[in-house]
Amino acid sequence: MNAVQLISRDIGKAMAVQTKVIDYMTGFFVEKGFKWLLPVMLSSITDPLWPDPAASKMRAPEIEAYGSKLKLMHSMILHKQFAVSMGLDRIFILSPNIRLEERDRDDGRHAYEFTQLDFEIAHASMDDVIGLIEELISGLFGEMREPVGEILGREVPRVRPPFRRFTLEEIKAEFGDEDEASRIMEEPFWITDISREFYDREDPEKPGHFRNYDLILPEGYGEVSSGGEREWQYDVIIRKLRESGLSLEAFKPYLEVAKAGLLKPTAGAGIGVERLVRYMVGAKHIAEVQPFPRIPGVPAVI
Ligand code: ASN
Repeated sequence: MNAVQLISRDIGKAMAVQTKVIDYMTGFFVEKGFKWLLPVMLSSITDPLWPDPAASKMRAPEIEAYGSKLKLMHSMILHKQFAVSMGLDRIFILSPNIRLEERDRDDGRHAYEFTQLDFEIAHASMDDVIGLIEELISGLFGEMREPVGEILGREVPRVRPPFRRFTLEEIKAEFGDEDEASRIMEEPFWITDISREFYDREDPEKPGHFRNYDLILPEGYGEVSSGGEREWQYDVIIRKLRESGLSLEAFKPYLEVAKAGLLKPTAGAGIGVERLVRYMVGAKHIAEVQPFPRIPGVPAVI
């Protein structure tokens, strides 16, 4: 595809749907008293995105700015924890993320530049966040039924909380893997207890199990949201960083804040905006809902 072909694509309907999705979601969080932060795009530290069964290994590109080496953000997870430490108890951000993945397969769901609606809540539990996302998604689906029907002739299902929950072990036993479960299930569902990045909280009563959760869309659309309760205790963070094989040096300011006892117990999640819009409009590929597609393995046109 060249620049003229890119500009000539019809993405008006997808953008009309996206406008309603973002309007609804931001309104939902503002209404509930969350503070709306602006995104951080460069920082000396970012989400390692490792280890994670869903990720390919990647390194955040760095730029030099005024004597600091700053990375392009993988996600704002660590900054969400910092923001709560600053006394902001409920926050959200429309956060642009850059993830230069090496993918051997284009599944239509991954973009290397995308936006997530990322939120974090002080002293919240896994059940609090799951309940909040279920309220948001069921409300959004209800709200979008009419406009999506009118604009695209597509039926958005009615969904009612609570959504089904499976541990990752149960998904493997029942469906083989997450993608197959997404193809078979007819409603959104949760996958919990996933061994991944150090910041997701290990269950203190069940070591080796994790108090985290992903929301999976039906019809094969796959993961749309990911989150967890967080670690906040310095010793536990150090142990988990070491177990992950990550350099402590790469998280220096984070460890300083943790050591000073300033991290709080929090829980939160991020919701992939383009993935949600892709599902709403029924697009085969995420590139169809990106005016300027950023697909791993594919050169960007503009
Ligand atoms: N936003 C996610 C979370 O809150 C982190 C991520 O995007 N990797 O857990």
